[in-house]
Amino acid sequence: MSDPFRFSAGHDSRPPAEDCVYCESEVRLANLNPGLPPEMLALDITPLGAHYRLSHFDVPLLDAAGYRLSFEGEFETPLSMALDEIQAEPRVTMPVTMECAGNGRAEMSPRPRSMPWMHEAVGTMEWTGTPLAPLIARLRPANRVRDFAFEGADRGFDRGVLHAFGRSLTPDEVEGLGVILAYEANGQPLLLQHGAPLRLIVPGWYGMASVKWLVRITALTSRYQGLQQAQNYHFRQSEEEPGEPVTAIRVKSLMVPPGVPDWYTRSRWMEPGPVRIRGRAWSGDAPVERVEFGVDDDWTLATLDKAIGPHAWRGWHVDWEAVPGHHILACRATDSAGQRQPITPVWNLSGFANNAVQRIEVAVGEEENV
Ligand SMILES: Nc1nc2c(c(=O)[nH]1)N[C@H]1C(S)=C(S)[C@@H](COP(=O)(O)O)O[C@H]1N2
Ligand SMILES: [Mo]
Repeated sequence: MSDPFRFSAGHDSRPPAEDCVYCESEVRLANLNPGLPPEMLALDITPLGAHYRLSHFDVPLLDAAGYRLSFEGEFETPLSMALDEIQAEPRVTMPVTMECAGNGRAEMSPRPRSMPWMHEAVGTMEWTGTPLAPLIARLRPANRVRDFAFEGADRGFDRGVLHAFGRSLTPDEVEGLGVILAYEANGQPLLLQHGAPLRLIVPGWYGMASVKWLVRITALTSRYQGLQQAQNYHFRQSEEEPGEPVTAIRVKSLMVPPGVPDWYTRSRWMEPGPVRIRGRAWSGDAPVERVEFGVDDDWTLATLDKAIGPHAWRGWHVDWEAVPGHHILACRATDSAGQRQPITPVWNLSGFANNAVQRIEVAVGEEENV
């Protein structure tokens, strides 16, 4: 069998490594933070261990037995809670799609120095925990509280600053977004790398808001100034701009890569004939309303599968008659707020929130003819 990818690559399927220069720090980050295997996009719920991970620093090995979450600052009665006390609070379970704000940034050229995600930093697990808003209300924060800071047990440097990973939400955001303190994913205690024993889940927002290894909630009378809140995670076109904070997940869709891959290049090959193409679509702002599937820029409407929850992605499928040749497959989602994926990326300095349509090149051919 000859090489089906020779047309597209212009040479064999093991191009010289010198053609793709990555620096050592990016390879380290990529090894530290694995992505969702794209074939798992076929599943509504991402299995434990297959969900992507993004940790800035080292995983703190917190012991559930000795764990405490402290409430500090402008609460009427500051206190701390043990894990079993939090677990005794009202319990909710919901599927939530989480996506890293940096997902898709590796398409940027030249690429920013950060985690080089292609499109695999997304997943949906069923998170179990307790709603945060009623718990906070019971602790009676002062009327003048403007922000709640959420800090993890992990620490490290960024931009020369030593800090705990921390983010904040206003009282309205805590209430309106349906934030939970989560201690289980897919019916199991949180895995260490996903924030055990307790993390924040902020439905609808990019992943940075969902603080892992949560150990402290501080009620503040002014906005939290932590680096990850005030400096990082902003849309900027230049370093000097204050920028706009990254918040809700933009409408996006991905497909399960059809056919089989080439080991080294990940190029795809499939046989001609009828094939069901499947994928997922999501938006943090509004329900997904429509997904289009494109073959060589010829678009048709995909069928949406049953919705699994207001904060989770939605499956879609389309039947395609694959004809021999090289094709570019694409998918494009629109949400009920009228937001639609752009055809080409709209870049900001850090490559955040790239929701441009995904394209997958596939070689279709009879095995004997390719
Ligand atoms: N404490 C802490 N929380 C964190 C992070 C972190 O590095 N430390 N990374 C954030 C980012 S950027 C993302 S995308 C999500 C990823 O969650 P996961 O690793 O469980 O998929 O966690 C967020 N919460
Ligand atoms: Mo992220």
